Amino acid sequence: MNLTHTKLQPFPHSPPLTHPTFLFSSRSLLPFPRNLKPAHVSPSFLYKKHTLLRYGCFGVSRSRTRSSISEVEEEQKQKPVLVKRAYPFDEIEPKWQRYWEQNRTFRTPNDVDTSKPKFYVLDMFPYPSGAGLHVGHPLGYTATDVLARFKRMQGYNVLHPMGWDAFGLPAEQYAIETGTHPKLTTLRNINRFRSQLKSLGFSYDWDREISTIEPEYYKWTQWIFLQLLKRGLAYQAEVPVNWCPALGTVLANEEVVDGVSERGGHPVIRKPMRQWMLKITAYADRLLEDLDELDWPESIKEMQRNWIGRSEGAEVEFCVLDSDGMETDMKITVYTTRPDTIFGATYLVVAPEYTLLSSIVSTEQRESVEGYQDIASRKSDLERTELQKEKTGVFSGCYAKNPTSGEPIPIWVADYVLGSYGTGAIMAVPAHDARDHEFASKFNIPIKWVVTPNNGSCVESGKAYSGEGIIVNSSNLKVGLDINGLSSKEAAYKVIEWAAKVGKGKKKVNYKLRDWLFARQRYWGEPIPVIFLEDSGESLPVLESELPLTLPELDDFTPSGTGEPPLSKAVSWIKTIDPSSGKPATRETNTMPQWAGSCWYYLRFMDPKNSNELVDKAKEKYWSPVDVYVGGAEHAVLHLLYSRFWHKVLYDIGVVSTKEPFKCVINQGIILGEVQYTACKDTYGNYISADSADDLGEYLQEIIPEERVVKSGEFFVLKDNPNIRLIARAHKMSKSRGNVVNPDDVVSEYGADSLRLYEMFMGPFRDSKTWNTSGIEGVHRFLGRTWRLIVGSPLHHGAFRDGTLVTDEEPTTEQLRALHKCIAKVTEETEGTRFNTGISAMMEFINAAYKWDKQPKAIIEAFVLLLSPYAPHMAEELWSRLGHPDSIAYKAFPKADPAYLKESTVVLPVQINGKTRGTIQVEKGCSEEDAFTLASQDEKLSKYLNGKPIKKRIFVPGKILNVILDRQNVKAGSIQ
Ligand code: ANZ
Repeated sequence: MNLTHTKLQPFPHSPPLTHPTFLFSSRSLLPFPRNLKPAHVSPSFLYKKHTLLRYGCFGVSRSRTRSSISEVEEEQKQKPVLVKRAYPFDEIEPKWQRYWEQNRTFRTPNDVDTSKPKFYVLDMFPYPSGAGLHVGHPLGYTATDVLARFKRMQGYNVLHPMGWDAFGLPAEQYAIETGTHPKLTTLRNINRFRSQLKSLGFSYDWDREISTIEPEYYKWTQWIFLQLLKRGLAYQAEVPVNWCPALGTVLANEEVVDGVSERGGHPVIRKPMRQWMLKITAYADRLLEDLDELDWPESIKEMQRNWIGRSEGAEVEFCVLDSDGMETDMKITVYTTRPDTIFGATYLVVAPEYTLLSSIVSTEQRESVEGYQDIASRKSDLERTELQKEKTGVFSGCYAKNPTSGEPIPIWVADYVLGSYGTGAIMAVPAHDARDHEFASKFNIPIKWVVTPNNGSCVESGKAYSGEGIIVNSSNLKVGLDINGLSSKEAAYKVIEWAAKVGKGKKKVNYKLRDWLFARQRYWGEPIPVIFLEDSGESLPVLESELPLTLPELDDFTPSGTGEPPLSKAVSWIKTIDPSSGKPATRETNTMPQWAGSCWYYLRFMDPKNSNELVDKAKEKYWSPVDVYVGGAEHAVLHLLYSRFWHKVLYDIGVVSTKEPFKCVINQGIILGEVQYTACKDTYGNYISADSADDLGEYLQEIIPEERVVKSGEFFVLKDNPNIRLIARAHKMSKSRGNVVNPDDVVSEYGADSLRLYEMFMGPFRDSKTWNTSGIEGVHRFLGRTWRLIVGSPLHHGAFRDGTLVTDEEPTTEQLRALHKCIAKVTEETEGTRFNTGISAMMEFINAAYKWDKQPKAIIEAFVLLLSPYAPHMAEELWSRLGHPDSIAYKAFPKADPAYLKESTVVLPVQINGKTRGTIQVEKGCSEEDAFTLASQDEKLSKYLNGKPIKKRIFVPGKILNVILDRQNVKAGSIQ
């Protein structure tokens, strides 16, 4: 899956910073021009806007900022590497990676002991892009790796695989530009991704690696397509599609943003074309209902619900009138969710693409209607339905009869009604629908009120009242319908009942969900296993026994430009014979969309080498469902919905045993680039504080290196001039901004364990976070401290020691308490995927352990086990130095002993003659005598007690010690 796909990401620009160090008040600092709202303006735009205003061109200021950026870069280049190796990670990490590889440590055998519990933890597999991994990838991958290692140690059979979602447009685009076969590019990228992942020490079972481009894999993608075809769930249709002439291909709605292609920004138009469609709508109800059982983020479930968009209403027929006002045979059926408002329907609207439109439209109006249709065909659905957009439309020249009021009402054509939803026609009720109200006001169409608010409150004048209420003005005894005085619900029910009785309508459920457009005019995808008989054009499925239908070799990948896919150039591949009739046939030249391969890969991982079946039944039964599925929120809707759909089809045909594929889905947050500080300057080059920059109108900006910045209260200011507040912002990592952090660099400077630990420590796993180099230095120091505690400091000439410093001594109670507290916390936090707080607990333990004279082996060993899911290389090394010949990976995760978790001491207030004079720390269950002794030894209390005769002691265990002095004797004593 492509992590760079950003459409559904929750924070497209800059989310609030969560790292405590970077809290700042963005409202007061942002230099927004007065007429622009911050949320709508990207910071880069702002920068350009200001400088452009000032100088009338980009040149001057851009070059200034360039020079500031390059100064920073130059400084950074000259900066000595801040961190010395805190421990020999560069020796340890490759060593253990080799060990794991040679010993196939993380291989999940084919024949696992199924009496043991299982844990299937899966990452959304990546699209192997040419750019390689970025630091966003390891965030999710480290989390799943921690869970996989943790569960292995808890005795589960763990399935933790990795593979490649390897078909896709970039490789094809690259092929078009360079002539390099997409397979070559893709394999090269896969190799890079694999070695990067290995360098991070992830415990994937590499024996199960799969790639969607391999024929052994896509054989089964094609097989699933044939099952869909067999059940009428795959069909062909002429549908208006998003046609992108520049890419020479059809795009899915999600691939079109503001009328241009998401990739490349090329114009997109609507064009009818023969397409393969998958009938996902047949599963709409189940896809909706089964969401309730899933342990998924509520936000994703809600997005899926909205995407499916179940709507309950009615279809009602309106009879078209001729020019004399007489009823014709022609009917317009509308879909409405508010049948209660039918008496208020003062006009009808049909979509510009409404099929019957040409037979309705009057001769006088034909030209303007056709002109309007043409304009509308170039707009996307999103553009057309935007609420704020001014409504447009043309009169068809024709009328229909409102079946309830009996009145003739005009039929209009307007693009705010979509041909693809409901029936493509609506009854417009301007009094009670905002869009209709706006339209009717603009075109002087009557507005008739038929609903009054229940509570008698007034309706805002000049606006529609869209709520429910009590029905008025809605009775026509001629047609036998009177709904006056009823509530909206009762009225809706009665109207549907009436319409059904008179044969003019029925109840209807609609879905926003559309059938899935399942064909692409591209080369680099799975061939669709269908042939067309040359004589009749009839389409036939390729025989299952002939699968995989492999993608033919091709030298020219360019789209034909006519919509004919590149595969049409594979002339000898296209020509075939229908095996059953012997007739000549041609192959389908469309390929499947990239979503296809990712719809079911989680099943193949259970049994990746099976050449007879998609997945062995017993294996599927054992491993299903995926227990934890981690990936970006950008896949919240489509990928998860498509795979749920395929899974349900496979469930219906007995291939899988569960109704749902993914029990728990977790979205990791986004990692934003390092915070960037910017100072504002007036036109003379003087710094001005960011909070007053707005008053200046236009100003320049200069990027300030971190060394020149200090925090002052909640703001950041210039170190040498604290009156100058700076703008602090974290941006999404992007090549163009130059703030991408490459994991390879981090690994070579700090080691993989530091990167892993840092990404887990940055903040709550699901939150967005900002990258911060000093943060990684912090966790690196922690690992260094851990190393020195257990192994010792480097020798005087800098070499790292062998062996360890641990002793065979029995641990003290204090040590056991610290350890078990740490075990309990790490276990609880890891289980709850609160990795950052789990790491904090380990840091606390190390701090405590530094105070001990001796490090008993029993304590240290247990700690190393706790550390191992997070920093596996260091843990393996320490484990081996502690005398264990084999890997730590399957050793039992320590269990906290509750006996050591109870708080062992209490703070006891001590009163002298009823007055509290101090406190003492005592063991729980401490005796009166011991408490008194401790009080007498206490520096503060001793002066009240020592040498004083005591009359009585009142002791409530764990609560209080009250000492009553014998005053008489005190006095007597003093006389003596
Ligand atoms: C009359 C009416 C009166 C409506 C009223 C609403 C309020 P959902 O909930 O999204 O399903 N509609 C139906 N088909 C449409 C189409 N193809 N394009 C645009 N709008 C369409 O909304 C259903 C409502 O949206 C329907 O109910 C219809 O307007 C409109 F006071 O009918 B209603």
